[in-house]
Amino acid sequence: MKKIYFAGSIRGGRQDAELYNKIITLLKQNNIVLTEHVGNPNLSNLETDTTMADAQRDAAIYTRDTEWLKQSDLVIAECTTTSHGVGYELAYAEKLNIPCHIFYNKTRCRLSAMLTGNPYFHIHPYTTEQELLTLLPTL
Ligand code: 6K6
Repeated sequence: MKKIYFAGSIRGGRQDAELYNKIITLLKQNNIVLTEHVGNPNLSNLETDTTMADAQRDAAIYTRDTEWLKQSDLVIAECTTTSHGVGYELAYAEKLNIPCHIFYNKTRCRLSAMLTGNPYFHIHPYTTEQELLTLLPTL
């Protein structure tokens, strides 16, 4: 089973959280998804942990996520909602030579030229959710 790092917006905005959840559920049928929390509509645990100072919590998130990235065989990013964190993760994965597939709804956003202009990334524009969910198992 492949280890997949799924990347999706958290502080960039949670309007697509339900879609992330569907993607993760589908990927989990045949793979290990290291970042299941990205699809969690309630953003519990670390993001709302009031026992930790912000800086300490964010350092813990960064350390854990970069460790997961180093272990992953494949990165799948849903980039319709713009996110600094997802952009950072994609650049980090590129430096580690991990294959990256980027999905975005072309009727809702225009992807950054820093992604579309980089031939390293496999970019998949889609128009309907069904189109995206059908493409996933082919990766
Ligand atoms: C707990 C449950 C949901 O979120 C949390 C705590 N916060 C984070 N936990 C794990 N990964 C995070 C968290 N915040 C950002 N990330 C990583 O950056 C994820 O892997 C996402 O792909 C990406 C989102 O970045 P922003 O800039 O949209 O937050």
